[in-house]
Amino acid sequence: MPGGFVYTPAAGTVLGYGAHNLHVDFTPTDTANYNNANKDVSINVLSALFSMTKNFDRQAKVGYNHNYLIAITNNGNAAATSMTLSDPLPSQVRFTAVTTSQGTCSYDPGLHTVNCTLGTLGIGSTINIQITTKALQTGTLNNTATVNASQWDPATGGNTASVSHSSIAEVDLSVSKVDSADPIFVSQNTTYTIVVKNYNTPISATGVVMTDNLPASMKFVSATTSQGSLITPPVGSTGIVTANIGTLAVNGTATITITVQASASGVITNTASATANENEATPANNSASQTTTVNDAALQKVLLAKQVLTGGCENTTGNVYLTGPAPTGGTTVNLSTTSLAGVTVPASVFIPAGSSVSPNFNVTTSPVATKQVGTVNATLGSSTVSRGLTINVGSGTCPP
Ligand SMILES: [Ca+2]
Ligand SMILES: [Ca+2]
Repeated sequence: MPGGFVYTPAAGTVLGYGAHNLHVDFTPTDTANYNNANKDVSINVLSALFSMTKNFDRQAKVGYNHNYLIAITNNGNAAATSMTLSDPLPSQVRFTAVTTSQGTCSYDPGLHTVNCTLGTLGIGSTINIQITTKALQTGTLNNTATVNASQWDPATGGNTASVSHSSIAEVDLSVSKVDSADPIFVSQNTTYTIVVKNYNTPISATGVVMTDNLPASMKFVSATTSQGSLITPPVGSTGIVTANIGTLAVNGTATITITVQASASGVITNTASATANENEATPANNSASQTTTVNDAALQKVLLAKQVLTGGCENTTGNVYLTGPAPTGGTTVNLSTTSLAGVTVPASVFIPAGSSVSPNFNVTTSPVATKQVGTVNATLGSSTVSRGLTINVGSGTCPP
């Protein structure tokens, strides 16, 4: 019978996942003798409907493993059979391992891709896959996994999951510092020995630089480095010592020595620190300090060659001792006597720089009427040291 059909939805419509009503109206050409007709049909389109998530579990760092975590859940109304997964890995990583909660996974080195045969995934069930990779380079890591199954409906999507994250290079430099000698006196040298280590890292550290800003009272004398080059202040001045160390291999060390001369007393702190081109995992150990006790040379004692003299007959000599070497410019120590009539000493004695003992000074006597018992004194600042001296009565000439 001639007539027209009208379909709802329209003929040729691809039905998506779930329940649908199909309706058709028939209109005959000869409406005088025939009636219109219509019909409804309900159908349920079955499909596996995936929800996929993909994440990474930690910052990607060159030389370290990180994990990609993939979860596939079937939210559809039909089990998915013959499921497969394909995950081409980012070019900057090396495959380490893969595990799956069902089925099997393997790595194809030629395609740098993880492939999985996962079997059947029931309605509402989930498969978890963990892919472990090691970053070899810095950069942006883009990774997309794709799953397929016999019942997958392309119209519903949901069969891919992507993640994009960055890979960084990270090292852990450490710095240690010792000094020798300690304590020292003003004008003496101490040598700092600084060790920079590429510590506890899987990759070389590059562009390593050590800097040491010398204390104001520590004058530069000399420096050495086991590798690279040095930039130093002029000898006798202060400033920054820089060691351009370059590359330190894993657990590699560079040793720098810096010799300085103390120009003032005190407890002097000096700090060295190091940096590299790479990110630093533990900044706290990138610097190290060392304190050095610098003492002023103090009066120690005054000694006399003889401590009993006959007045006008005998003379002697004395020496002043310091606890350490006299500083740059030397030290002048004042001399005097107490209760010693007829005894003469110089007003002072000069101790040259670097020496801790004065040259001999003369103690001369003249005749005395009564026995003299007193001291020869040496004074530096507020400090005085003394040595006893007795002058016996003499005629002014020595007995034969
Ligand atoms: Ca560090
Ligand atoms: Ca020290």
